[in-house]
Amino acid sequence: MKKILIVGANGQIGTDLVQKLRKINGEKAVIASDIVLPQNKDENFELLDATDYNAFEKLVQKNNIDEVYLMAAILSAKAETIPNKAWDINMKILFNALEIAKKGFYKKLFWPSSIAVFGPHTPRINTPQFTIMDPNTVYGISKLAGERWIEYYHTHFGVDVRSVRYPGIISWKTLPGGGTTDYAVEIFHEALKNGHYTSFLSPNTRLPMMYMPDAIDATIQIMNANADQLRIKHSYNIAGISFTPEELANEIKKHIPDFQIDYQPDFRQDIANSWPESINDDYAFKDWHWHHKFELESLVKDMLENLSPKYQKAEEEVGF
Ligand code: AKB
Repeated sequence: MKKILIVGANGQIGTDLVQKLRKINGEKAVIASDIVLPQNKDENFELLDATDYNAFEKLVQKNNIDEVYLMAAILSAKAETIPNKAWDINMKILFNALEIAKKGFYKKLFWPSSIAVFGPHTPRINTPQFTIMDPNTVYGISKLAGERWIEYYHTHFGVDVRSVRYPGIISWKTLPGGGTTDYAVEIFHEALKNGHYTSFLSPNTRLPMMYMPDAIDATIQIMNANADQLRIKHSYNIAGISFTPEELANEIKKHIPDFQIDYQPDFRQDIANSWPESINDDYAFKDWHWHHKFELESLVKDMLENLSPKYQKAEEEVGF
């Protein structure tokens, strides 16, 4: 039985990833770990501060881990408030995972990169895989540095690392925390709870986004691809959909006609302005047949269907 360790299992992507990988591989095959305990009891959970090299290595050895998914990170907006600490944490966790793999204690690593690796001089529309990259956020700098390091560890030490550049991820099971694209999740909760949302990004800010089932599929697909299919040894561009806060609000209004949105852009606007509007993912399509399934309409419908039971009062007013 293949043994898998998810680091950052309580986070937005970690939560969905643990469930999907357990469905595929069995409950006991997937060890969830995080720096804090999960809300629900989990017999296959281990507390782990992944910045602690010895604790990380011990956990990998104790559980005979074959694959690690490193889903812990300080995201873009939060990182701007604690730049040095965010850099230290994001890089330390990655280096620990790479060093443990280099020693041969496990076989394969998934490490997520982000559209934050791009910057103000990157072509913003249909952003290519290879292009100008001048990120100006701590998070983006740490992700671009990370991409260079995973390629280095692959080339020099034979470490098998798989990686994609996630766009903003939208999901209903767990809230994201500290990202610039978080508005696209908050908006659903506020629409159902209060019928109103104040967006911290301006109405026309177009960003690349993806629904969680697509993000999970991309993650598992690249981990299962044959190594010789993967021409890119750093991170693959993956595209989903691109929309603005106004377009998302209009789609939500189709289900909640009274929903209102207003706009108070804050420091996160500058971060969003430095990122692409849409992504070209030809390499991922050619190499491992990546293609997203969810479009804006199906995403909004699914989000509201799954979230509305949580907000009983609003549920009566929502029509699908
Ligand atoms: C963030 O907004 O920081 C993340 C990302 C795009 O990597 N969601």
